[in-house]
Amino acid sequence: MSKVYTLFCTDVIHEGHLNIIENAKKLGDLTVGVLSDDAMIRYNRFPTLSLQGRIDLVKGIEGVSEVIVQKSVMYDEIFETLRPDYVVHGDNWDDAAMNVIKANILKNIEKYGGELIEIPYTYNANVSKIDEKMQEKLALADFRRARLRKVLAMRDVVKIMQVHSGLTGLIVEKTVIADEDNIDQFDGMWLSSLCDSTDRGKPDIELVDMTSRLRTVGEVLDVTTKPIIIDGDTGGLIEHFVYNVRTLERLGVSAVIIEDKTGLKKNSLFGTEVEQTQDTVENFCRKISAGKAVQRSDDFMIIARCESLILEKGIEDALARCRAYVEAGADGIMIHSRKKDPKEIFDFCDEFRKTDKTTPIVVVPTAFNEVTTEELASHGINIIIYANQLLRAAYPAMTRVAESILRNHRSAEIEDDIIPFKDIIRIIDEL
Ligand code: SPV
Ligand code: MG
Repeated sequence: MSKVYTLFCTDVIHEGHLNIIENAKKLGDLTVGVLSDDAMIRYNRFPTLSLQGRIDLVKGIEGVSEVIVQKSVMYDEIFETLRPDYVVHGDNWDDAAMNVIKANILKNIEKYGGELIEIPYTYNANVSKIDEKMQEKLALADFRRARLRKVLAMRDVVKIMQVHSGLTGLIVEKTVIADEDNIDQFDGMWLSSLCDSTDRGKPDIELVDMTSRLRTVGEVLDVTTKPIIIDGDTGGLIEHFVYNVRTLERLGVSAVIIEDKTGLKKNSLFGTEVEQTQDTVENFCRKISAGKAVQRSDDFMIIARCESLILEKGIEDALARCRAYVEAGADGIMIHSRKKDPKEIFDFCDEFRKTDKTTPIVVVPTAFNEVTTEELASHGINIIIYANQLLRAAYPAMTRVAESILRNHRSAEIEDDIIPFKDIIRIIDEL
């Protein structure tokens, strides 16, 4: 009997899937693959059902002989191990990621034999409605808040990108790269104090206070579903911090990172060029514990950011502080450095991991920008925040445009560098 294979990466079975099964089972013995969590979040939507839940969903369908887990969106392992005679797939090859997958299936067919059977994709109001329901669930506060912890459990390393507005939120939400053998996207968003302040023409000194920052949070929440980590600066007074924890948690923000500085906070990238005061371990621990004590869900994370390396106090000081912060209840630690050479970060992480294997470590590789995700992960780092690159990209681009128009008395010369006006009106979907 012929071996037939089809892959599902869905949380709901609708008539389109049943149509695929109906057609596939006619060709022979049908194995259905369920895409793993890790592969699903790289390529598609975040799963609202656990892997086991998705397996059970498919197992119940008549005509399915076997259900297996497909670990990657690419089919190489499936062809190597299963050698299907037929791969059945919907004909919805309508974006770059889908085209990369199709090319991968055809490459494997050329190597191992077999045939790709394309089934017309079911487009109707019912299917669209299910799609919208899923999207709605992803955007709800409870689901979104919990998503950072979920993604931490699913991926070796979580990649977070800076946002400072609804538009930058949409860029991080929707950007997917699809090269040969690699489909990927960001796991969440960083609401940077530097970028939120700079975008408003203000210095990064906690002048843009939490009430104003919440406006940006609201704009981003409104148009995205990915988890948000907010830069909480110093967290302010303990008496104020507890209220902000409650608010952030209720809105669906996943984590706040607060740094162990006090008084007039300046941006860390100034290092010791400006006066900055580190908080006492005792006071900062009190702040962490107070925040943990008021939060209502188990999902919200308070991450403690240590500035010892920024203030050139050495690794031993950083280690002692971070261990104390974890003891006080921090759900993660962030270790920051402004050195180009990542050695002090690596030394810190290697040492920290000797006694603490589980507390998530966060880094912001703005200065040590040549280090790859994989290399950071190999030192036990779990969350990487690309903290300011979208804003830094926008500034020179906008300045160039302003200069060009002044110089040329018209905008024609800069047109090729900017998005055509016929496209800008279409980048935002209407309801
Ligand atoms: C921010 O993005 O605001 C940060 C990271 O706090 S840094 O600018 O490197 O201090
Ligand atoms: Mg900041």
